[in-house]
Amino acid sequence: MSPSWNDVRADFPILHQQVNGKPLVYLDNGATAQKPKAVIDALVRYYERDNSNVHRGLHALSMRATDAYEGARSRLARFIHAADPAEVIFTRGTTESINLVARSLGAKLKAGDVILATEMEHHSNLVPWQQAAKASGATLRFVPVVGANAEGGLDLAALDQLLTPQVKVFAFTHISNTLGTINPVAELCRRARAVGALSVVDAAQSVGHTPLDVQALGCDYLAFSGHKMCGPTGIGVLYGRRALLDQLAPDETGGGMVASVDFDGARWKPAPERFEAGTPNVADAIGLGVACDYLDALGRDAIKRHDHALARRAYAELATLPGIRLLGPTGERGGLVSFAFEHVHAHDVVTFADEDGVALRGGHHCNQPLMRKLGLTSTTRASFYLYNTPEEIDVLIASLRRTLKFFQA
Ligand code: 7TS
Repeated sequence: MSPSWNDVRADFPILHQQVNGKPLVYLDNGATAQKPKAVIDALVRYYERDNSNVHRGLHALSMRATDAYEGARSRLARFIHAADPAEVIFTRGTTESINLVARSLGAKLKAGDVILATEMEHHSNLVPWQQAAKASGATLRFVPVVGANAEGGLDLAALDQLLTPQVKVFAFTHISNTLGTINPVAELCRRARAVGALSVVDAAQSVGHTPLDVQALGCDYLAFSGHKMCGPTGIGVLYGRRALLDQLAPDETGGGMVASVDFDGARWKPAPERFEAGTPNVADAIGLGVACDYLDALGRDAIKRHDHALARRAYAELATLPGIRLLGPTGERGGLVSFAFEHVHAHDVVTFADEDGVALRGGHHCNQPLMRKLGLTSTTRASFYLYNTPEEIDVLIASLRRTLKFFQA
């Protein structure tokens, strides 16, 4: 049974507005998703009733806040099927999660070691590894994407040569934010493990859109952001296998993460506290737990089918437009489509769409090296989520036709 997607729209107050005199059509979900009332209410409730610092207080409010914060951790662990809530570290989001793991793992790397990434990584899963390579003397290599429009995805044949015993870390995205490619995460993790490399998965575009089980995937680390899965901004997760986290040095130090301190040194608590120095983002962690409830009540299988059906429909309709170049796989893809017109700049496309109430994204999508490889400076991207409808794709296509006509392209 699929949920009633029109009832879903009623849960999102922001969707019921006009932009430039037109009903809002929000197709920028790859950048950030909208928030259901349940999540917004949870934030207000927390600040109105329970707000207090966690872990340090023995009074009622502090205990309530601590229970709710740790409850959110357990909820997140269930959401990704982690074996233990201690494997869930709260961070600001994907970027902070990857920086944490890149700096902490990077400290263990040396010249001769290899960090393997892919050509389709978001800058957040690229630049931290460049920095780790520079700091340690390790070499950074990339699994190529294949096909003129990267429609072939990762070159898995090249992986055989690239995944040598020198590779200590293999960092890759689950779903590409520019191409929509869905990478075979379980296979990539298995192949990394076979050469003794640790896998780091960027799940920013996947975790709120598809069922995800870290144990079934067999990943060592996995990063995601709350705001792309109907949760608040400023909160995200780094998942790490317990045995690995307890051997990893903390990245930030200070209060809350130390077991004991002398004037000349300190001893760390185990994970997750070891990686959460200072007062954490309590309210937003609680809000993210509520976002998990919201998504699971609908069912991530159903959300995935819905998103993917919209992306397939959009891809087919976009393909009928003149002078369009569609990026990424022609078959199964995540819930987004990225495209470029021969004669109209992406920023013009986005500006014209905005006049029609349609929110799109145009630019390099933090994938500059990939764009260069594809001979592009920018694309336009429509990215879908649970509250989008087929009718909104019709509005998008009509808007694009108007733009093409204006530019006589
Ligand atoms: N990784 C991927 C695959 C992403 O799509 C993004 C954000 C990030 C990492 C970074 O997430 P953050 O929450 O830490 O910023 N992607 C996009 C996008 O496609 N448009 O705006 C942000």
